[in-house]
Amino acid sequence: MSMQPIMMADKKDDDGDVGVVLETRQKTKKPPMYKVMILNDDYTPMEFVVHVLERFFGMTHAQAFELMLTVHKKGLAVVGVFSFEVAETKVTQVMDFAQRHQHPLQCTMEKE
Ligand code: TYC
Repeated sequence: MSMQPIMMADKKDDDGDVGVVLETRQKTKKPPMYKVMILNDDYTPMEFVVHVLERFFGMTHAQAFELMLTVHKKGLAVVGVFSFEVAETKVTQVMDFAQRHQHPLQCTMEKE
């Protein structure tokens, strides 16, 4: 009967894992979202703003009218929150539409 030293390879759990587990939660980062805002000005007709909100943001006439009035009174309002690409498309569509109709309406986006 031979006596052998117990080697690491004989033990359970010798899997090369150094055992440093600081965080078990998966880091599934949500993509950032962007607020799209419209700004008040003194020249763009109210009905044009209402039309923009119906056309590009899918609002009913009543929703669009109410939000237009909020912008008129407060200076600006968030009209929606979207992914970067959708927000960028909305801003471009509104700015192009306003420019084509020669209104100074401004539409901007900001990271949430
Ligand atoms: N202030 C404008 C007016 O009195 C109306 C207006 C509302 C303009 C909202 C822009 O984003 C706006 N005709």
